[in-house]
Amino acid sequence: MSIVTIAREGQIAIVTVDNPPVNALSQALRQGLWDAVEALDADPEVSAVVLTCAGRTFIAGADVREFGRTPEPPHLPDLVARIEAARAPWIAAIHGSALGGGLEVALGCRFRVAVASASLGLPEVTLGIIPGASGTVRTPRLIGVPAAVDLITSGKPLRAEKALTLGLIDAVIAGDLTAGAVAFATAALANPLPEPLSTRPLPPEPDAFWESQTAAVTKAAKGNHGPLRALEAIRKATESSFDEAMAFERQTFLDLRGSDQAAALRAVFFAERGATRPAHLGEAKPVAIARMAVIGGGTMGAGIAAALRDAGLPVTLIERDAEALARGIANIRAIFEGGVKRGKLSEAQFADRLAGVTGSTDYASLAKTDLVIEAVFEDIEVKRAVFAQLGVACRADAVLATNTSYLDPRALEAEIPNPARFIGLHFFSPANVMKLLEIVPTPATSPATLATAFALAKQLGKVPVAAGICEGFIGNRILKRYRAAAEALLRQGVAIAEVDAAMRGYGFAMGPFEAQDMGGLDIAYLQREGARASGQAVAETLGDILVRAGRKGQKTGGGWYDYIPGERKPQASEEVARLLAAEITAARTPALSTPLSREAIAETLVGEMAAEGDQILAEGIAHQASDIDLVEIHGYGFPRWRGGPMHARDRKLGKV
Ligand code: T1G
Ligand code: NAD
Repeated sequence: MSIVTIAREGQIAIVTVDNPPVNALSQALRQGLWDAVEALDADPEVSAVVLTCAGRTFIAGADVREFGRTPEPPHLPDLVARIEAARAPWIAAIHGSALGGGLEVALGCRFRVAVASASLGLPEVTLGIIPGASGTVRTPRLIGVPAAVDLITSGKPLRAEKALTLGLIDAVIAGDLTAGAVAFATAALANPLPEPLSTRPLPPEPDAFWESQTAAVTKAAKGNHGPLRALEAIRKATESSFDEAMAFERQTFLDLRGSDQAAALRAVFFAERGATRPAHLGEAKPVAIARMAVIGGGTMGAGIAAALRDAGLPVTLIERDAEALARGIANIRAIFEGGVKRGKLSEAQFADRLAGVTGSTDYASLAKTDLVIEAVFEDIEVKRAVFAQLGVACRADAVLATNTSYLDPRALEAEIPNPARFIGLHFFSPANVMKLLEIVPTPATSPATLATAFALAKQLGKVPVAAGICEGFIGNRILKRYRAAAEALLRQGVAIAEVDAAMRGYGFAMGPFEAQDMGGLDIAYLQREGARASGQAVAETLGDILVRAGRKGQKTGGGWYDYIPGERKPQASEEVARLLAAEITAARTPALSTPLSREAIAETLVGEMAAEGDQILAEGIAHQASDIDLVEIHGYGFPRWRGGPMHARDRKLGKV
């Protein structure tokens, strides 16, 4: 069957695109639409054309899989121009998402209508490129320069109502979309048609406008080049002819398409899409989850409960006594209060979030629960006792999960009947914000339990990555190597602040030492001490020296840096220099003869992460390199536009 079909309703033609899964603009679709314009132009009976899409969405954009290849005609900018120049006006009828090239096709239409649930956007900058088919040139002509700058440089889609307010669409359709669009077209034909966008004027903006926008966009982009290049293209559109601006946009688009950033962001795009339903899940079906419980309402438990409520799941919180329960509920409430303060939650949503949380100190209240997530103290005996109680209180088929960071989950499943329903679900702090979820099956975990964990991740909007059992799973194991490598640089004479500046320059929000000061040095220290106490040989770290001197990070007034009370800005610390002097001068590794550049520091540390990643892959702890990249990007602040440590290293080596 053809992917573009034409039907008639009186004088109105209805063009339907059917190119699953998301109606992406493959060469075949571009050609099909081109042929449809030609055919309808040749039919004098047709007075308007409604463009609709079958399936879950309007055209979701260019076909990202074609990006690595030489573009084949008809090119998208030409198609958009051809639609705009059609004899009878086209009306885009939008449901689902009109993104990138999909929105650009709609901009070639004389009108745009959408259902209320539709979203519209130009997400190209999130793929390291800019709109390549007139997005930067037609959009400002339709909605004005400031709104176009926001839409294009943020890459964030808008909902239909907002799009209507801005003038990006002409109507929101209630009821059947095609029928509504046909009625709209019929009414529109009674009036003079609006000018096509390419012929509308676009007055220039003052220099001061572009200066302030450049500053704001640079700050928000955090090293991603796309937004700034898009801003240049929009400016060009205001200062030159339509055709010149189109040529400039196209050139910028083609330049960026082959860039390292675009390759990285594309790789992450496909890694994320592949993550929710990986091949290793096989055919196993998830079990239905309606009632959830969280054990422990501390930092993690409260965050996990909030994440579950955000996804609409009812939660029972279990704590060890009434006082701890009250604290746990207060922790959850504080998270939602933060949401209200930042304007993310309405009062009604706030009330609904809290109403879905039930607190208890009695495990008997879990008799009907489908899935339980344990987040109590990181202490094997405390956790064992919790699972022994869960084993008695819960149904034999309820899924039981642990959020442990470092403990071996196999030690916990031994406490419950039917360990096939047991699994590790490792959330990251703050659990209602961070997108990563490490899913840690044991050899006993059933395929259905694993599938359930992935389905839950999807429901929560998390990026799931399966991890095998080892100390720290994927993420914390790489973190340990990263920190050790950063300390090794100090021993070679590199300054603490220099390492942090290098990693910030690479694109992290914080360097490794600032990050430790913020999170506290004591957690990793206690974990090392625990391992030492159990007879393992754990090398002494520089961090150990600081913790023993009482420097546990910002919360104790200092860690790797000093802090002025009430401020978060790190200050170089004389005490730290003194404490570490012996270690650094008696360096086990030879000091550097020439200072390392910041680029070299970052490359060294990223190389160490990738080397640990190689080891993790070799041991079968991760299924694929892209999973490791997702862990670093979504759990540890690795800059997305670098693609993760594995991609960045492989790109440098010319392998990807
Ligand atoms: N190209 C190719 N495949 C795509 C695709 C695309 N644009 N978008 C999605 N897919 C595949 C995806 O890999 C998955 O495949 C399946 O479709 C379902 O996706 C010239 C330069 C539309 C909101 O960035 O945001 O236009 O895994 O699981 O949750 O200016 O897909 O099933 O094999 O995400 O219902 C701009 C990206 C391109 C849109 C649907 N467009 N897509 O979400 O499904 S640049 C985008 C999405 C551009 C022009 C330029 C979402 C969605 P598989 P899914 P979903
Ligand atoms: P926390 O100390 O903030 O909270 C633990 C909570 O568990 C407390 O509220 C405590 O009252 C409760 N608790 C203790 N024993 C209990 C019992 N028998 N029954 C019910 N509740 C009990 O600790 P946290 O930081 O939230 O960590 C919890 C777990 O999450 C640990 O296993 C930790 O390793 C893991 N984790 C922590 C982080 C993090 O960044 N903090 C990240 C990922 C995973």
